[in-house]
Amino acid sequence: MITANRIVILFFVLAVTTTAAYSQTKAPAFTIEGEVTTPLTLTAEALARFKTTELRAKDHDGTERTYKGVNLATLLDSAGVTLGAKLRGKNLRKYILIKAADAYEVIYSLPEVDPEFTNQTILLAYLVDGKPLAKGDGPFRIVAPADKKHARWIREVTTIKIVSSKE
Ligand SMILES: Nc1nc2c(c(=O)[nH]1)N[C@H]1C(S)=C(S)[C@@H](COP(=O)(O)O)O[C@H]1N2
Ligand SMILES: [Mo]
Repeated sequence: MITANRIVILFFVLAVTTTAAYSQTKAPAFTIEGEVTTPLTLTAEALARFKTTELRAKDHDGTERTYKGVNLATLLDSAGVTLGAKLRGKNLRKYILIKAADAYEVIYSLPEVDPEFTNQTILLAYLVDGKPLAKGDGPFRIVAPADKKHARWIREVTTIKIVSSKE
């Protein structure tokens, strides 16, 4: 027998499950694509499961902050980008094109991130001083402390694409 109580419970279950499904599809993510063996779509939750790195760096306004994220090299490695022993010959023509929600774009070269080439860390950050990045800055931002200018600290990262130069 369908009682009023059962209908109330049914609606409640429906509301909870659709809300859960909705919030799952709504979790902001960025993609790693292009010349990769394993394209990835990553949320902040997924990022936190990688080996994370914290570093202190000066903001554009000169304030020192603690950024937490994942080394870009670690992410590219898990997508199967040609780093390490494979970063030679024609693979040196590949570059990292990073795109943002506001259509801003920057590039890095593979040797700029590969730990066999460089000691610098280029971080895909998702926390600043322990908190998620502010709207307009995040949820994902590149932090590149070795750059003297902040122009490549690209905010609101949506896509990291490995491109091979055809020139
Ligand atoms: N998505 C996006 N990221 C961006 C920019 C931009 O226009 N769009 N400007 C860059 C430039 S030129 C600078 S100087 C810094 C400024 O950092 P701030 O926003 O933390 O002050 O962001 C960089 N990242
Ligand atoms: Mo800038």
